[in-house]
Amino acid sequence: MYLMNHISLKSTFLFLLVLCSFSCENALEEEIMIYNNDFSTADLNFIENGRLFEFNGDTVLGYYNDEEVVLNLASLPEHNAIKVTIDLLLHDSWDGNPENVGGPDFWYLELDGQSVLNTTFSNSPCESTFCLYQSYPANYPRFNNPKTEALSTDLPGRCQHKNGNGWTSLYRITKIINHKQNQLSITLGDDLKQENTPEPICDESWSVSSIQVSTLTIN
Ligand SMILES: [Ca+2]
Ligand SMILES: [Ca+2]
Repeated sequence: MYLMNHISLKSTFLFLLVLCSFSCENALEEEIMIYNNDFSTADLNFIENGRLFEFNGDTVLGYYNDEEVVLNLASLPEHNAIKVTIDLLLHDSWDGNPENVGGPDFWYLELDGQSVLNTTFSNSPCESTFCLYQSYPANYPRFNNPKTEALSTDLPGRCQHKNGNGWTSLYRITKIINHKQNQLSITLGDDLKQENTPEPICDESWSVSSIQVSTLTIN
């Protein structure tokens, strides 16, 4: 029982259009939403290492530090690509790219064990003379300002900076990946470096407020 989502179909078409710029001959024939979870019903079916907590009045998946969480989906309809959209919350003092006692701070996304995104995030201040750059929206290593492309940058921290706004950033990450098999696994994980703190999980962590997965048929 699959539900076509026409709003999503339109947004995927626009996304593809942007991806292929001027000379795209691909056409999106079908998009079927197969998984849509904002965790408001506490549904952790199909999720390995799933747990929930309240962040800023919202039930979210997490929190995690030095961990992986895996979503396994089976009995997929026929398709040749997958669209994954993740609303990712990065809490407290992520350092981005620097190679020192505090970084780099990696976060990654894999589909069936293959890397889709392997990047760093920074919640750190950025002044003209001192800036802890992040790689996102590119893969590591690239130099982008902290919070580049964040959907929201003024949320409170979760632990170390729970009394300060601007210490959780929210990103909506959308990826379209070639895929044909009738099952898939999506892995989210981190590799944080925190030799500068006695309490790592309070210093840096992440959680997920929404995951959506669609199968696509692109011709
Ligand atoms: Ca830090
Ligand atoms: Ca760090």
